[in-house]
Amino acid sequence: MTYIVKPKFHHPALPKNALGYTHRDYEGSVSTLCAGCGHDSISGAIIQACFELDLAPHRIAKLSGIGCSSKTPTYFLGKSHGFNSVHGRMPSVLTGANLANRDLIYLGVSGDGDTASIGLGQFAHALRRGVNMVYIVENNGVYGLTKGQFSATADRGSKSKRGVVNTDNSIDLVAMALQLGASFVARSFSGDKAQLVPLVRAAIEHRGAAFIDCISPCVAFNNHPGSTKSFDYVREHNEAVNRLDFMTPRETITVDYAPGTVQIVEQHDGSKLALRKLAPDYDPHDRLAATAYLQERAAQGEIVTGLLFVEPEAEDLHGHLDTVDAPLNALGEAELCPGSAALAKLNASLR
Ligand SMILES: Cc1ncc(C[n+]2csc(CCOP(=O)(O)OP(=O)(O)O)c2C)c(N)n1
Ligand code: SF4
Ligand SMILES: [Mg+2]
Repeated sequence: MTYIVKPKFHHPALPKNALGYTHRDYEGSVSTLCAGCGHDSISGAIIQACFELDLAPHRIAKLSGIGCSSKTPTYFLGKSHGFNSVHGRMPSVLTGANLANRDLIYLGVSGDGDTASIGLGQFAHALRRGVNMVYIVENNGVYGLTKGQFSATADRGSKSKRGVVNTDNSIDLVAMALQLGASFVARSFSGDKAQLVPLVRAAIEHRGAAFIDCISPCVAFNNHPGSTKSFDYVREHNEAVNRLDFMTPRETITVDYAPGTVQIVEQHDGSKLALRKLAPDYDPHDRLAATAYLQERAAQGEIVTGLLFVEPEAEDLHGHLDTVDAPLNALGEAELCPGSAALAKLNASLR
């Protein structure tokens, strides 16, 4: 944790968004992570995305577990709601908060250790239930906070800083998210902000479980030759299937695209995703084909990034449960207590 709060003053000419907020209004405390840690770049991308979407900070709730990655919500969105939960327990806390107050935007931040080991069950159930959230894993292949043990996402055959070879098979969180029914699935790289910022924006505007696996090198314990999560390795093996431009319902498509090069996907709220295809045969609407493609490319040593799957009209957990439109935490006694006559009737029906 940091106690170093950034000074409040800023240059009067800083650009403002539609709400009159500057970039600074979306920042948090000064980061205490190692200089060069990929996680800080992801924080920067989240700040940029929220600024560009003109989100009021008090409408956002950021939740995390335990780890260097889970510390990062302290370093962004300092004026939003925050909950730093127990190791691996962020998804259930987020699910409960979302059920109680559907009006907030939920941002779950986790690590590969937090999600793929102790929190694997929680991760799976939040995705299969379709909780309306953005779930970001800052994936560095190690437990950074506890000094660099292999995590469950470390590739078999990759080496630790001391040269130990990982003999366990790895968990691919993207493959799991596809199988579990997440309705927005992406992979990105902390070193590619141009790709990551529009993905975060689109994920925030998506209704349903949006999952982003973001490779985020740990410069202290997993950035050496032999690692498959180092900056050099990811840059050399990164194969983006598409490039995304994201437009809110207010924005018109201003970019000129050559005919046939772009696929426009409209989401439930009228926001538009313009996908420039880099892999011509890749179809982000086909869950099965996406799964097969990712596994084929992984077998060739490629790290496939981009928007991998999207179901634009997905239904979320509130839709499945048919809850009322008003947030449950705003209902009063009159709505919540049906009265003794209704209770007597219910009891009679059970006799
Ligand atoms: C119940 C419990 N078990 C173990 C730990 C020790 N621990 C703290 S962080 C961590 C792993 C963090 O790894 P990851 O989620 O990948 O985050 P990173 O630090 O790499 O960003 C572990 C095992 C803990 N805090 N609580
Ligand atoms: S130990 Fe690794 S993950 Fe943790 S702050 Fe340092 S570089 Fe980042
Ligand atoms: Mg980690």
